[in-house]
Amino acid sequence: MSTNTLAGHYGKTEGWLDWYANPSTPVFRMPAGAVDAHCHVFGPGSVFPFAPERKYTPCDASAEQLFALRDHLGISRNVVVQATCHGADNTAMMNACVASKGLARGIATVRRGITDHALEQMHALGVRGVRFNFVKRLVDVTPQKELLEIAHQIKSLGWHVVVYFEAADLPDLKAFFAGLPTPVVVDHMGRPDVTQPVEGPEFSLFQTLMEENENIWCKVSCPERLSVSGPEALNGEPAAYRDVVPFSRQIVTRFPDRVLWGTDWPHPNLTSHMPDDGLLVDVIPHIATDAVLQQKLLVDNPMRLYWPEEKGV
Ligand code: 0GY
Repeated sequence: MSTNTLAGHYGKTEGWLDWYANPSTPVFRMPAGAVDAHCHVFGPGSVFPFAPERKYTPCDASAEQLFALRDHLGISRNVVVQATCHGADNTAMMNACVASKGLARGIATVRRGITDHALEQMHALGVRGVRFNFVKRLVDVTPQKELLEIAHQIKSLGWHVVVYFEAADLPDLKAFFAGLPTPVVVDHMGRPDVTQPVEGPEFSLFQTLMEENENIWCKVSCPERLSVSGPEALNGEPAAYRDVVPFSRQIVTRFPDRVLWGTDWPHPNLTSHMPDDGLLVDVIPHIATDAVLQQKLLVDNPMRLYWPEEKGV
């Protein structure tokens, strides 16, 4: 168990690790205007209570702590994704968007029947999409018919859908994803089994989905969650989480205009090791191997999706 005295504990789930209190300063220098396109806030539970239907209780991780990490890592902006522990109460996430003074956008969880007016209010606070979560250990299943209704409703706001699923479930879900009427952003490359080959049937199916659907984007995030080899570099090459790197690099190289990167701070549900966020940044040059790819991954792509009103992106 880690001993992060900065993280509050509000009935935290047994075995959970706290986020890393003193991340290293990355060697890799972020391009100006870089976006962390996948991170969360948790509570604080005493201010923003966790949802009754949650499957875990996290440690606290506030907006201010997120912004301190952003500044430390040389990041300019955040996309705060609603975590399942807050259910469909998006208050903590929207509070972070407002507190950022325009430097954070949000991805919400909404239920069927939400009014257009409520969605417009969320838009005004910085929300730009909804998340559909298919990971069974995290959520109870929502019927696809309901999700499709929501997708059609949010389309008029120019929002997109973020999907989180595990690779084994892709054969059942791919037709649904292909039929969504908005851009679709896949969390963590669809959680591939990285002990399988990059060119094997499982990851090939995911690449085919992206190839056939130009509205599908991918976050090349979460090596710490997917890795079996772990954070230790092998003779310095190719850095930490080396078993995940070929998967991420393949997607960045093949679909350079539809990839996003994020820290996943504060890293929910990790029990074996907690990543040093500085080390996660130092993985970037191994997956986006030149300045052109890095600019697209970290700046141009997320700006196009989340801040399209800013000219020149
Ligand atoms: C992640 C991962 C997880 C959890 C959530 O919303 C959530 O609770 O996203 C997970 O446990 O895999 O990417 O943030």
